[in-house]
Amino acid sequence: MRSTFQFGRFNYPLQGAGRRPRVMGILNVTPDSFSDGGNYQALEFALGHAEAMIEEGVDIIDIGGESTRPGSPPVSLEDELQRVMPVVYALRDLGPAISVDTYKPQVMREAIIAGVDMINDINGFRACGAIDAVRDSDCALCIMHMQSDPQHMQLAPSYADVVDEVVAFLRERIDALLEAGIDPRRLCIDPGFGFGKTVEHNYALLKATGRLIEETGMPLLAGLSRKSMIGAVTGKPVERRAAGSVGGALAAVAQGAIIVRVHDVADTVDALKVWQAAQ
Ligand code: 9MG
Repeated sequence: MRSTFQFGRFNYPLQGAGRRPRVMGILNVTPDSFSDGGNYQALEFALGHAEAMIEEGVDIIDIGGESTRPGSPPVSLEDELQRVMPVVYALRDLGPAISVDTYKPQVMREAIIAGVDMINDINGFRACGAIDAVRDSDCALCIMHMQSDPQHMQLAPSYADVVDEVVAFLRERIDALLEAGIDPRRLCIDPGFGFGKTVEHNYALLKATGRLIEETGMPLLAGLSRKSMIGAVTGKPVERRAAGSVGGALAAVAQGAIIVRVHDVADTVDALKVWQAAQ
């Protein structure tokens, strides 16, 4: 495993005393995440949520303008830019690193011009023009695995061997980015919990966290917060999955994950502080 993770304006140690797991807080700027009061109210709501996460000790804020829940329809480029970019500009200089969750090359370009520290692509930079959009910058790139697309991915997920197939996909995408001349220190991988996977597939991948890191040579981001894999084990509805999600985050970090993507920032920050103190 390499020694650092180049993260835009930041540089995260991956080895030695400086290594610690980072908390990425989820900031959805989608119509289902605020009461329908128009653009100004949406911006105010997002900024209030971001400020609360900063108080709670978040390291990275991941801003997304398109819902990626199973069955979600795509949004237009214009809508996504209108939702995301004002939030990026408002949060950029408040302290935490800024990530933008998008698979659209034009959103990637605008976000990079605005100075974001990470592009988080659930599509693994497969869209035509995505690699070109991110090549000449220093932002981190999260390569996530997804089978199918958000509208269809949970209809019939199927693998001969989920871990082998996810590793093969991630390696292929890493190679595509490296062949384009991108510095490997900018890359991380993500198994994409819930993206075209059954509960069994998700836990097979969670248990294989160490293998995914070893076989790709990349740091790993885990996003399992409040997902159905937490509900399946706890029996809890989505609004009562915080404790289960913290348990999942700790399981990922204990096996080597360097970033956890979460809704419940305060609880996760505390849990990781205790976990870190015990190392
Ligand atoms: C946007 N998004 C929703 N879930 C995610 C996950 O698990 N990982 C990443 N990287 N992004 C996600």
